[in-house]
Amino acid sequence: MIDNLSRRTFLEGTAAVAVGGAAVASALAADEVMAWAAGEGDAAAASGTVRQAPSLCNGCSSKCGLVGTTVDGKLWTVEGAKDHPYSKGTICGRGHGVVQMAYNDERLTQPLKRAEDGTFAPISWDDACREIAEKVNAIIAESGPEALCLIHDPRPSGKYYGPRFLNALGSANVYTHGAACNASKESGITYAVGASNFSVDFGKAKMVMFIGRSYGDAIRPSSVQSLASAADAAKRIVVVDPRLSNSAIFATDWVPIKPGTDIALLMAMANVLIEEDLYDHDFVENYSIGFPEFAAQAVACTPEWAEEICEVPADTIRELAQAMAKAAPAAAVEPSWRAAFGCSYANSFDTARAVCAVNALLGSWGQEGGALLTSSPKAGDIDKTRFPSVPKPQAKRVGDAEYPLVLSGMGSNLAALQAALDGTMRGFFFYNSNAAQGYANPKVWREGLGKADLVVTIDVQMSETAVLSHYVLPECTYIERMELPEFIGGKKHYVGLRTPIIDRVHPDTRSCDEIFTQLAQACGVGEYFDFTLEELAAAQLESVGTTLEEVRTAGTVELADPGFAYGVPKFKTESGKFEFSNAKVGEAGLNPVIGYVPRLVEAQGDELYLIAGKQGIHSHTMTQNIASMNAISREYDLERLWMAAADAEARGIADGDLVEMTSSEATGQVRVRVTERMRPGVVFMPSHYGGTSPYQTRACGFGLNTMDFVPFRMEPGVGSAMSQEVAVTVRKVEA
Ligand SMILES: Nc1nc2c(c(=O)[nH]1)N[C@H]1C(S)=C(S)[C@@H](COP(=O)(O)OP(=O)(O)OC[C@H]3O[C@@H](n4cnc5c(=O)[nH]c(N)nc54)[C@H](O)[C@@H]3O)O[C@H]1N2
Ligand SMILES: Nc1nc2c(c(=O)[nH]1)N[C@H]1C(S)=C(S)[C@@H](COP(=O)(O)OP(=O)(O)OC[C@H]3O[C@@H](n4cnc5c(=O)[nH]c(N)nc54)[C@H](O)[C@@H]3O)O[C@H]1N2
Ligand code: SF4
Ligand SMILES: [Mo]
Repeated sequence: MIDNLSRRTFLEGTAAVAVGGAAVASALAADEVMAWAAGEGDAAAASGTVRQAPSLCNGCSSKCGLVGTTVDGKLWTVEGAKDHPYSKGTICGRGHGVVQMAYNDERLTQPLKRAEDGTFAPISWDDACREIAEKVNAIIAESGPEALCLIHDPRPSGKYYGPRFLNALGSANVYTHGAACNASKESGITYAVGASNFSVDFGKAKMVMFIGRSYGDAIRPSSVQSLASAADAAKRIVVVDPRLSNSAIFATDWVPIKPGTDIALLMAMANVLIEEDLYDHDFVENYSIGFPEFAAQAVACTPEWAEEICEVPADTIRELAQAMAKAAPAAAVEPSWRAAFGCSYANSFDTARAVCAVNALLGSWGQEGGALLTSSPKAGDIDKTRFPSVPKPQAKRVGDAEYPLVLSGMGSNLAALQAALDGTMRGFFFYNSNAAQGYANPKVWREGLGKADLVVTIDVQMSETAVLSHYVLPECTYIERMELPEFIGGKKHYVGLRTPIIDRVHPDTRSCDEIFTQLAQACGVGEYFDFTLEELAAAQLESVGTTLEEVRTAGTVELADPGFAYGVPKFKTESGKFEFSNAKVGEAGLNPVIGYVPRLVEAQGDELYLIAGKQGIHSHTMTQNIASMNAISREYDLERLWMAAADAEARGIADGDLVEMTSSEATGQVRVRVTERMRPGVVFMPSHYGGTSPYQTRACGFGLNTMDFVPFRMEPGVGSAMSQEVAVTVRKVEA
């Protein structure tokens, strides 16, 4: 099976032909595929009825716009939508690969119930929903609705239906994947500038510094395009990363930093900007608060001090700060995303604030070529009689008291796990989430979910989380369903829509709206779901000045111009200014002033720091079992652990050797990729491997999952996973 689906098949797929693995291969003669891939054919040349429909990719949270073409109802191609702001006519390799999920031979096709012995048997939708409702109502009667929670990585419909369902049951316990992704970063940025993220004005920037964030690996097509054009314009692009990532081809400088110490580099840059009087006095005096306290802390953070911590030479730090000041205000530190300070270390929240502080000293906020705060559209008021509001749950979300700084839209899902371990969280719903494989150490999830009375997973595949569930409800894939509109912000505003590209391959699968509506009806709260998806979508779109018909045809529609203009933005902080200091951060027990916080774990003896990251063709854990993508990983040995040549030599390890990696939590074997592209003292694990679901035969047992090696702990203030606070030993396995 695997061998038949070669890399060539996949690459043909990425060139033009989307596909569907074995199930659709029979529908397309091989020579037709080749002709199409080579650009010799077009859809009309294929015999059969050709149809096109707009949709949004589900390969990652970017949800790029795409257009799907079918021939006789079978998927033929997917291409990026030209007018979508993220795809701009292109989708990435994952976009072509993930679409094959629809035809996957190991998809979920019907609802399943777990028996005492751990095996799964089919159950009807009606029976599953009735049994789930009985358990939900028993939990509510015994422990209150606050013993129920939903953990999701929300998709357009999921954002609406999931929280509405939980709130209707009376629970506020809705969590995203954020604690394993970008919760620290977005929360930190919020406490400095009053918005959860910002962008860099690449087109006009003279110098940009990346902390970790790799556009060349963790891809979004529009970001790669903007970086490529910045590089063409011969700008200075600095990549701070313990690993020479694939973004390096666009970079002028690689700064191989010790993991988890970026905050020392940033504080030392602030020190240079202040001590050498290179900072923007007008911005600091008129648009910020807390500068004197910040400067008092930065005074000790000299480049020589930082060199001891982050192991970047003091002269390099000084030169970077001076060059940024020279390019300012058309210079900025980029906001990054996951690995460097999204959720990885004890200091991630503060690292995000330090990034904002450097941009403040550069006077970069809102300026041409600088750090921009833009706005996002959302649906306006809709008819409350047709779409009634759900009463606000009485109890606050579990975890918000312990982790008060986390963004309200995210919460700490790990606090819910902790409550399960403590026996107080009794019912879990997972939607589009493989939490048990990726949000914290899987053995802790197994223990926590093992104590719960009810675990329900809504997925398209038998994920590791599904395996731990009492009920598994199969959703149809994103190319088989319509969803609510997806609103997209930036300098301009847009709305996109997922419409069905193909009919449902498996008739017993359902869409998100159908599943939550049936669950709500079964649980006795159906009155909040008494409308169709189309009615709601139409109402939302009319509230922003367009119509369902228009968006259904076009896929992406530009909304009213938000009137973006350069200039210092109105910061939506409590003070209305940039905040070098914030009282709420102090009340949460952290340093109110932006300043240095050390990483938690220091490598001892011959230990190495373990970091992780994305590969261009994979998305988290969800693509590991897709036949063609798994075949590429196997053909190119992509699951290997990256190790610096010097570290390998010291341990007698050669490229391709099998090694054993051990942390306080786990031991596992994997082969090594010996490279000069790693900083010594650090190993890098691609984050898409180590599957354990026996129902996903291609992914199961292939490579290692980093999260197995990471202790279960939460970052103070925000409750993130601290997924890189870990050191490991690595030794050669003798043949
Ligand atoms: N191909 C692909 N692209 C994706 C995704 C995917 O699954 N696959 N997922 C999307 C999502 S949800 C996210 S959150 C983003 C993530 O986007 P990124 O954060 O850019 O991606 P990562 O690969 O996690 O990390 C990027 C780089 O950070 C480096 N790094 C690790 N630790 C440190 C550190 O302590 N300091 C510094 N300076 N660098 C460090 C790694 O070596 C890696 O090269 O990607 C998005 N795009
Ligand atoms: N091991 C590991 N852990 C990680 C990461 C990683 O790369 N590796 N990345 C981290 C980051 S940055 C993030 S953002 C999070 C991401 O965390 P998740 O959003 O949980 O991402 P995945 O691990 O890919 O799991 C997504 C799940 O959704 C299912 N799914 C796919 N399509 C659909 C659909 O249409 N409907 C439904 N209902 N389900 C669907 C997939 O089968 C899969 O089980 O994980 C974090 N943790
Ligand atoms: S970046 Fe790639 S995987 Fe993510 S939504 Fe866009 S095309 Fe899909
Ligand atoms: Mo993420």
